[in-house]
Amino acid sequence: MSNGFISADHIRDRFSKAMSAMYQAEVPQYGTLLRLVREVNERVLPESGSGQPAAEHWQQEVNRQSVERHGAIRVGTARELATLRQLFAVMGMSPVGYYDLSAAGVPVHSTAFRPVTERALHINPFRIFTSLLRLELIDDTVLRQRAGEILDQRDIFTPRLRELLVIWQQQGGLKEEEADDFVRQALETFRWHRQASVDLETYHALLAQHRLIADVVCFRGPHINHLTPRTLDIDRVQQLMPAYGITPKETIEGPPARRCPILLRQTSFKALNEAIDFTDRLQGMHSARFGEIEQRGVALTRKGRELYDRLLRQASEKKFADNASYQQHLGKIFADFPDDADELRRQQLAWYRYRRNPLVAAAPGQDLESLIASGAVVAEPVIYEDFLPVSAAGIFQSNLGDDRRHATSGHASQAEFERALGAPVMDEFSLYQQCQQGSLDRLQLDV
Ligand code: OOG
Ligand code: NI
Repeated sequence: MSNGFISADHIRDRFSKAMSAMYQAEVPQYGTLLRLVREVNERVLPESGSGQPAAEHWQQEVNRQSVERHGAIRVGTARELATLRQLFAVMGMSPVGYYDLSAAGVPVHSTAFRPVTERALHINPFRIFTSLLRLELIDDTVLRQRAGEILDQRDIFTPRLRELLVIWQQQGGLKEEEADDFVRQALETFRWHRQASVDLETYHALLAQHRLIADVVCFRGPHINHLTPRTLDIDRVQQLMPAYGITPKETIEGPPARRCPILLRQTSFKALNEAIDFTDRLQGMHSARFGEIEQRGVALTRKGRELYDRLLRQASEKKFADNASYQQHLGKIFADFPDDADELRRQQLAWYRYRRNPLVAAAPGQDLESLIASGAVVAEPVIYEDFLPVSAAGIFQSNLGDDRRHATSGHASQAEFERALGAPVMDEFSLYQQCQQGSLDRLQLDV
């Protein structure tokens, strides 16, 4: 760039790579998961002929497909969340969507910091699912106050990171060395701390309220709790995990496998039990960190989403312990969700991006449907870039040891979350609609 600033997209790209390297070093089992994902993706991606350059290109494509698409953190206070918003803004990541997890017994509400333009998503779609602890859902008042005090004492950002945020605001960007420094400093916020910031007794008291409360309150920072590469065949990876010495969660979250994939399918491996040193020199264990995989499909309109939510609710009326029978059950119920791109489009259940095909002539006055039928216009699915609250709750729960003892029945409070964040969250449906509408507007000019 002519002003000497590194683009936000490139800072995000560097950051996601640095985060991946750190997490692989911290959690070796996550490195194993990455290897498994790459092996499965290799088998799914068709080999592109023979010859050296083609093989090399294919390998690059496998690598590109297998990188992390998201990670997740949990923070304790409004102040922490508000500064994170600035930190992510440096990397072109804006808060999109509001997720209320309290309905599922997890005392947090969340957003996803992610790139929002098509161009930025194409460069690197890395997102961070960010949850804010809702201390008001701790029913023991003494413990609630104690948790608040502990959180007020910590600073999860390095002094240099705070300086860099000021520099970024004043200059309107970061130069090469500042950007590198920023990535290094930002990484510190998400690092694992083997030393807890409380004694063992406090840890147990908080744990007894909810495992998640202990995870947020007892450490010096919001350690990254998982990263999530993209897989091209989630069913296969789920099946192969045990052979690689990894214990998967029982079921894959989200919709079933389909000809036209919709939304997001996810699964994870169970959080590791890790040794922790407490301030009173006692040792204990804590489990927080895991690995996850995801496979994404087309984004749904509000109408499509309502149908998805209804079918998922219907499917959840029956409980299954093993993935194969759950997926079979899900498949039967989702028979009511059209699985044909033309149907999804015509019934306005999903979003599409329309593109002129230069190889087929368009007759004047043709309408969109006949342009598509003749092949003069191509409709490509707009990929879902967000998260699903029921799936997220399933991922949380499988990694909290299915701790439902203190299932809270809080209420969604987007306004409260936005007050803590210091800004409104963007509406994901509007973003998808803009993407589709933008492609239709450009089409008018091309036809
Ligand atoms: C976040 C769980 C949600 C997802 O992919 O839905 C999530 C957490 O455990 O902190 O990452
Ligand atoms: Ni996740």
